[in-house]
Amino acid sequence: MTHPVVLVERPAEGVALVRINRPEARNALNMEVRKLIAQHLTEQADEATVRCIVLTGNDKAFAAGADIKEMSGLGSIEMLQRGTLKLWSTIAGCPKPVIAAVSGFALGGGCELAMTCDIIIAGESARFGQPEVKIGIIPGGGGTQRLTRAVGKFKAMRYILTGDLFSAREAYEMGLVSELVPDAEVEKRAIDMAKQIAELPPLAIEMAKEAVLRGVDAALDTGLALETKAIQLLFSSQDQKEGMAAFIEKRKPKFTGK
Ligand code: DAK
Repeated sequence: MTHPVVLVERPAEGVALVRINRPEARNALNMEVRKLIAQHLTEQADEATVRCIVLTGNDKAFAAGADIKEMSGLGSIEMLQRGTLKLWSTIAGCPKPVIAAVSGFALGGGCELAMTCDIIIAGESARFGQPEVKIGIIPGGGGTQRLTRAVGKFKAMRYILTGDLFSAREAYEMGLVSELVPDAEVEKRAIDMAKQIAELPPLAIEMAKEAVLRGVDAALDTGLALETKAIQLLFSSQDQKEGMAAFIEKRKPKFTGK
């Protein structure tokens, strides 16, 4: 009997949790898993009641990278035709916030997957790395670019060129991990943070995410212009009126997403 390799849960109001579920292969990302992650994230993002998404694995692995057994015999054209970058772009382009809850290994494509998320919460014994050079390839799902942007050239080179793994604490100190927590608390902390975000006005959250992501690769002026347009637009939202009125009236705001 086959088991679903990606699961979707609703651990709290406004929160969807997408779980990679191939424990016997350390959650290695075969094509089925990749497609299902992209499909579930897209579906959850389209769901009006979902305001924030948690992406996670299990205790032993967030994901140990692309499935080496699946791709070992493939040639260039077959790799090209797999279209994996498009799937990862779907995840990176998710309009709603995605929190990676990382326990165990986040290696190769697994580290790259975590880096497509907006926030990374890691357990103290989690291990990160881009070990692709050890098997004759290089990071191919954005690792050379996203790791470098996250931690800077010299740390990125140090790990990409040796393939060495690094601890969650080192990842935290380098700025790759947003929050470091005891292993037992990873999922709970990610869900709690997702709940906190889910209670905030969704239009403001979506525009804040967009401004950060678009601005990060743009010139400062362009990023600032984008931010200004976004905040001006938010002054047409009911949630802006409600949020400010609630502050003045000393009550809890009721956000509707309009
Ligand atoms: N692929 C396939 N199977 C894997 C796997 C992987 N990445 N990682 C682990 N497994 C399987 C093992 O083969 C083993 O299977 P059985 O022998 O039981 O059948 C099972 O999971 C348990 O693994 P271990 O016995 O090794 O478990 P340990 O706890 O001792 O070690 C480990 C865990 C994660 C440290 C170790 O398994 C490991 O080093 N795994 C490989 C890590 C790795 O090299 N990751 C990078 C993969 S390359 C592209 C875009 C992206 C990519 C490629 C192309 N394009 C756009 C074209 C991405 C490439 C990669 O990610």
